[in-house]
Order: sequence, then C-alpha cells, then structure tokens
Amino acid sequence: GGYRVAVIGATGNVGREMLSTLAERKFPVSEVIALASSRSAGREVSFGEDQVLKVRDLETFDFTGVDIALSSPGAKVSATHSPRAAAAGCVVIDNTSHFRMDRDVPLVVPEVNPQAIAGYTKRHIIANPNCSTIQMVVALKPLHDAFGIKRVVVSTYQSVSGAGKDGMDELFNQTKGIYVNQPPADFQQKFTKQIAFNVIPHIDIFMDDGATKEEWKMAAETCKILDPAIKVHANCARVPVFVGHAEYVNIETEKPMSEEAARRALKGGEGVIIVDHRANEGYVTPAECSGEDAVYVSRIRKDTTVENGLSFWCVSDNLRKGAALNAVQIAEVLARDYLK
Ligand code: 11C
Repeated sequence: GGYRVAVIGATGNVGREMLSTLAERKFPVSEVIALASSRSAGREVSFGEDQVLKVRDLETFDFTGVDIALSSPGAKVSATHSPRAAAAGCVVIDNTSHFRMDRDVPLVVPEVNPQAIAGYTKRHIIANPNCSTIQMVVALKPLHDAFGIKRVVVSTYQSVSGAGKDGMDELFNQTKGIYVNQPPADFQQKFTKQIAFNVIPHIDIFMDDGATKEEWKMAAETCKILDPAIKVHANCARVPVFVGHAEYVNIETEKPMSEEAARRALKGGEGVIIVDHRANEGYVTPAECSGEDAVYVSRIRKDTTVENGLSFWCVSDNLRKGAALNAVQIAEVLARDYLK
C-alpha cells in the first residue's frame, strides 16, 4: 500500500527537507519520485536513512498514477507544472507564491485551518504559505480564538536559507572573505547589499505602496488563513543567519487579556512551545530552533501603550515548519481524510 509521491524541486533547500520529512514521519509511500529541472536531472538525492533517488527531469515527467506532488521549484515553474500534474489526477501541494491567493486554491496551515483542505477538489492544488506567515499564524491562532485579534504589527529577522541554497552560499563566502580582505561585492548575487555582518530591510520586490512583497504576503496570507478582519502591518528584514526565522510580534485584541491568560492560551495552542523564563537563556533563538518542528514563543509581555496589547518573540525553522513540514502535514491530512 501507500501513495506514489513526487517531490518537485528535489535538489533545492526545501525539496531536500521535504524528502527527509516524509521519511522521518513515515509518510505511507509506495514510491517516491524526485523531480527537478533538466539541469539537475541525473543527480542523486537521499531519501531516509538508506535510499538514494535518481533525480528525473520535471519537463518530460508524466504524472499519471502519481497521488500527491509536493512542489517547491520557482514560482514560474509551478505556474506551468502544478496545473499539469493536477490535470493528470495528482493532488499538488505547492510551496510557491504563485497560487496562494487564488480563490479556488486553499491556503493551509494544518494547526490553523485544516478544514480548508476540503477545497482542494476545485483545482487539485493546495498552497503552502510563506515561511514567515506560517510560524506567525501558528502562534496567533490560539490568541485569536481566545481574545479576537484586531491588529498585528510584526518585524521579522529572516535567515538567508529563505532565499535558497545560493543565499546560504553568499553569506558563507562573504563571511569567510571578510577575514581575508576579499570584498563582499565579489560574492554578491542574491542579495541587494552585503549580507555578512549586516541587516537588509528588503525581501522580495517593492510594491506600489512602498511595502515589499514579503511584507504584503504576510498580511494577505494571514487574512486568508486566519481571518480577513485582522489588520497586519509587517516589516521584513534579512539577517546573517543560516536557518531559522525570528519575529517580534505585537498584537491588539478585541477582548481584554491578562498576560497570564495569554500564556494559558498559547500553552494550549497546537504546534506552539513556550520557552520564556526572563533570565539568561530563558528564550529561544534561530540557531536553536533549526532542525526542530515547533514554533517557539518567548518574551511574552503586555504592551501597555494600547488598550489590549501584547508582544512576543517567535522563532521557527523556516525550511521545516515554514515549508517542508507544513507541506507534509497537509499531505497527512489529505491522505487520512480525503484520499482514503
Ligand atoms: C524568504 N520568505 O525568506 C521568503 C522565502 O513566498 O515562498 C519564501 C518565498 C515564498 O526569502
């Protein structure tokens, strides 16, 4: 038994994480097919402890008989190949930004809106949200249920792995270069400014209103996943961290909430772990969350400058909960409740 599962973009940061997450969580597979661009076809990727998969060319692959595809190539590649796979009868869980705001495509974080998965029947595509959105809505969900969130102001500190393997190489090479007097510009391709020993207030393209697209995504996606009535103002920055996004989140709620009640709500939240001791080491940083599944919340405190305000710090592994794990969790619900 088990499902025939294809992983599209299998040689990328997220694709490799998808393969290891499928194996780790023992997703019931009868076959796993690794797909990528013709440039990567023929290369090998590992699946689980002891299997090696030969990467096949996405361009010419026939999806007939494939049950589920986890797709994380570029958005342009998805635009063509996700509908092609869907037309062949496969359900595609797509990690790119291309289909997220399509009304006929559910945008899902299983801890927050698992019921939305039912809508997959329209296009046979389910969208996986942006990494910085996913970790935030996992933390917001229990607070919204308990107190009704009206407004969110979030500032992000996003790791370079969000920009793919090239982004990680750029940070590594620039950092190394600085010690031997090689100018960062020699290695600057992916980011618009030096990333080693720096912070860049710019992720994705600029929009007409001056926000970046990453900031727009955090607002639009939160509304679609959690509640269209919530107002979100996001400020996104890239920091010289390899894996793990951090966010300072400030919320205003409808109902009054004591700090104690907020902690209780968060404690009951699915996928959330609170580590908040108000002492050295009593909080979680990106370096510690890498390789972990949870969304960690620290530094919980009242914001007394508004009626019902609260601030907290939130970190998670952007390649796992922010991408691969979330996609596999969607596949698990799909398999359990819909594809039987
Ligand atoms: C980053 N959040 O950290 C981006 C990566 O919409 O799927 C994911 C982009 C997306 O650069």
